[in-house]
Amino acid sequence: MNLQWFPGHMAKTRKMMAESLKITDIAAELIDARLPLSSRNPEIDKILENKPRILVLNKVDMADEAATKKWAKYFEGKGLNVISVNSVTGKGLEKIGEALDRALADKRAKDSARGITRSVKMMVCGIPNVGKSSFINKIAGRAGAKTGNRPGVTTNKQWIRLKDGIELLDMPGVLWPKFDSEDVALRLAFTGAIKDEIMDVEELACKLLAFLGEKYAAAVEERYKLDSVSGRQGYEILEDICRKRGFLLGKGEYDYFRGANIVLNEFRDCKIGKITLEFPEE
Ligand SMILES: Nc1nc2c(ncn2[C@@H]2O[C@H](COP(=O)(O)OP(=O)(O)OP(=O)(O)O)[C@@H](O)[C@H]2O)c(=O)[nH]1
Ligand SMILES: [Mg+2]
Repeated sequence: MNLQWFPGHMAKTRKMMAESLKITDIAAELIDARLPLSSRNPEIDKILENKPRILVLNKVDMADEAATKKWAKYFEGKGLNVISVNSVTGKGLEKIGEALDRALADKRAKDSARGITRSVKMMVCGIPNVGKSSFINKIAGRAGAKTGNRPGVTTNKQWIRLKDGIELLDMPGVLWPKFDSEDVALRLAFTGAIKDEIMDVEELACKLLAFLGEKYAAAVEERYKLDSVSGRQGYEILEDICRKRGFLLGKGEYDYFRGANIVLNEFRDCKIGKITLEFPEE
């Protein structure tokens, strides 16, 4: 797949991040619990340098619980300050105070030695659609930042002030110019981090079904009332789904496009199940 996922506005966001970092105390790096490595910007260490950081595993309600626990341990093992949250319900967000305390201990000690009290400025960053604006709104307790179930909703930076001297900076989502592998690109596309308009949705749905058939066969069989999907090709599973749902164009011809869109939407709405796309032991 030859994709144009790094348009000019992403390069602009990268610049905006670098500039905003100068005036922020801490960064919250949001990653998607379903694909923690693929949703992590490989350039992030270079971008954030030694800025204090909290790593937020978001959308935990959509991921395999056991896998999320392993991922949290994996990142903690790398010395990162991790919290696992659902930014829609706020579950897990109660841990943010402690995470801030851990990350800002040095800055606060320095400030208090100099007798200053300052507000804390936190930049929230991550790939498109990972839940940055939702995370900010949930912490703020109001819908100050616009959210939406597609990538590219936030188009500019926006500060949201909280009562207790904390300011949160919302940013547009950003990807990076070159993905490590096709698997990374596919996982990002499955979850809706890359605009569908630039994807071949039928190919995407077939690749997703092939993965699900291998790792989550029971969930697919249950959702689409199919007999056995394991070991089958993605397009065969898509055909079965079209047949079951009656997605036909004419005599014996399947409406693959409709089937593919349904599969992708149902996956993104978590209707197939809580699914993790990559595992730390791999
Ligand atoms: N189930 C679930 N959905 C979430 C969670 N966090 C965000 N969402 C949903 O994910 C979608 C994207 O959320 P946004 O907050 O707009 O994401 P964003 O990172 O700000 O996206 P851009 O501004 O486009 O980069 C919305 O439909 C949210 O409701 C979560 O923890 N769990
Ligand atoms: Mg946003």
